[in-house]
Amino acid sequence: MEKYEHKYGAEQIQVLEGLEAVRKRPGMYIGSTSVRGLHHCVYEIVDNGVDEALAGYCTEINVVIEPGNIISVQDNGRGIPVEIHPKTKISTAETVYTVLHAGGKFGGDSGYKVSGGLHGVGASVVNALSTWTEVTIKRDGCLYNMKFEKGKTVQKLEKIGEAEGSGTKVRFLADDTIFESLEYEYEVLEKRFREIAFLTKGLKITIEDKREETPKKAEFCYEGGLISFVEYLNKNKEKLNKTPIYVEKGGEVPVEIAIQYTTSYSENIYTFVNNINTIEGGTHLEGFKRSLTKVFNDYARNHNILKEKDNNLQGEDIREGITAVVSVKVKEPQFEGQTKTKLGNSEVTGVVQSMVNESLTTFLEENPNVAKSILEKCISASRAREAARKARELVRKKNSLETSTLPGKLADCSSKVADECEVYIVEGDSAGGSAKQGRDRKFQAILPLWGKMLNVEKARADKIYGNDKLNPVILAVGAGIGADFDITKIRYGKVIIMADADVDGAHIRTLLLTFFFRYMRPLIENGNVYLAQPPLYKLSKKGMEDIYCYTDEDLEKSYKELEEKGITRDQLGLQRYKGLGEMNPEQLWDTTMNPETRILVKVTMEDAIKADEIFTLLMGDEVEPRREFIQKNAKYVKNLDI
Ligand code: 2B7
Repeated sequence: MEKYEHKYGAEQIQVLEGLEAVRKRPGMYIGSTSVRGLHHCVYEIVDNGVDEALAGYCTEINVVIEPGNIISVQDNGRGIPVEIHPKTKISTAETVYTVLHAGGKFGGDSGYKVSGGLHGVGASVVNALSTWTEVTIKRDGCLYNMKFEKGKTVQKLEKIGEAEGSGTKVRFLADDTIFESLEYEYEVLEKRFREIAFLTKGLKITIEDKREETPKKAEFCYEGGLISFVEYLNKNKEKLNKTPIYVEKGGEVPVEIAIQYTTSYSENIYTFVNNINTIEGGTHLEGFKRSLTKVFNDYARNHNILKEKDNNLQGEDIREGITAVVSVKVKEPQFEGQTKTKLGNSEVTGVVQSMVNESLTTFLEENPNVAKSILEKCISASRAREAARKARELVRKKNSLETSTLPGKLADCSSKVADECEVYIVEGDSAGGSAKQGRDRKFQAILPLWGKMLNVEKARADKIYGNDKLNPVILAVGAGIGADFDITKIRYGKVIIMADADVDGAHIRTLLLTFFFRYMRPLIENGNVYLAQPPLYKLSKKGMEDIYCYTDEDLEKSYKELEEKGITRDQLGLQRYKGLGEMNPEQLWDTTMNPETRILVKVTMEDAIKADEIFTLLMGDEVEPRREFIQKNAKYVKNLDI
């Protein structure tokens, strides 16, 4: 690289220092260097195309994963400007890709940056973290390109021919000395691009994976925007209002909301700020909820659906069965919370609230039938809540009469310091037995569960309290459920689900996760729920310590490593564990329970949302999608079930 260095003036040296900083501490710019960070790079580049679409100049973005994990992104926008930038004295295009500039407003009147990401510095960050980058621009009838290596210019922008139309194309190979892996996950990218397409009405996004012999591809374009989004989320559910309610308002803080009620009991509100999913909610969600509660109560009073003697409906009654997407655009978003996905800007609450107050009131007045059917459901939810309260009091009374409030099956630990304690929820009696014998009883408690669980999808809180499978879980965790859930009361810092790696295990995992997601959500948000990872295989040989393998890849890796030591496959004994029950207490401790050696996977909100989706599909009323899902996933199920 030395030979370029003499060209640099003071400004350019600063540029290099900037990009060096990115390479030194990549996590600061893209979150992490795991696959998550890797995917983030793709989003940063795509976001620039989305901004061009939001500015009204781009209608299509094409993403390709090329063989060798090269990413190619192309748009049909105006093309990044090519003229010399007055500040940097190099082309604007090169500036965009090499200057770590905050606020990114290189392109003149491109308006403010509204889509997510790093505010226009994304391109230079991705460039800095790539082995090479190539940018091709079509603009004013000409074709230009430029090339970079590890963020440094190796070919300045030059005209290479004529061109029709306009647009930008970027190809890059992420740097394998920076990222843990370069293996993009097609499904992850596909999901995000579908989401972006829903959030950007009319924008067409295609994705193609050309790494395998049979390429995968998908195309997303939704003229309905958020309406299509909500319809997509509810596709397997029975609807109360046929077409989603849609409200929209421009201005300083543009807001867009779509709502559709279903006959289910769950509440699914997805919120976005500048196209970023705010999983932890925040001020926009707060404003939306407040308004929803007020508008429906006011309507019910004014139309005598709630009588004078009746109490107001509570927020949770009004949100039962709701599916909604709230999307706001904020110029300087403040992100807070554990995962920086909670909107903090206080001014947004009022904006959303007054906008929804106005437009939802009008909507209900104009659609009395929809209003009536939603309110009927709210009222029955409020009755169920009342019944649940009574059931709960009954349980409490009953419990206070008994000597212990802990479930009989629970083998509790001796420590009472929640932070250091963990409870294993174990499927099946025999596995439960081994776990009880194998555990460290000082801090590990065991709660065996067996048989099929209650179908949470079809049950309301009043049924859940009386349920003999779920009640032990509620009592063991010790913090109540639903609106009463109090995270400060949890009896264990870690709640660990330990189930077999087969279909039944997957079923129980999905069920428990769905239950936690719907009734003890803070437990997941706070990072208290884990999945134990029992091994799938054991390799053994006389005189050698047993080797446990947790995945098929693990097994292959171990075989290879042993081969290098001169041990061939046929010299090794291979045991495949069909279930936890096959392991003796000592093995279970060594492989799955010993904090020094075990693998625990923390359940994220995304995992829980996925479980909830799968659950809805498997348990919901609609038969056809369930059949489809099982067929589509049959191959995975078979793998698990050998
Ligand atoms: C802040 C930077 C990143 N930019 C422009 C104009 C168009 C444009 C871009 C882009 C991803 C991969 C193919 C503005 C904005 C730079 O300034 S970036 N299109 N597409 C893109 O990166 N796609 C622009 C004003 C007038 N003419 C062009």
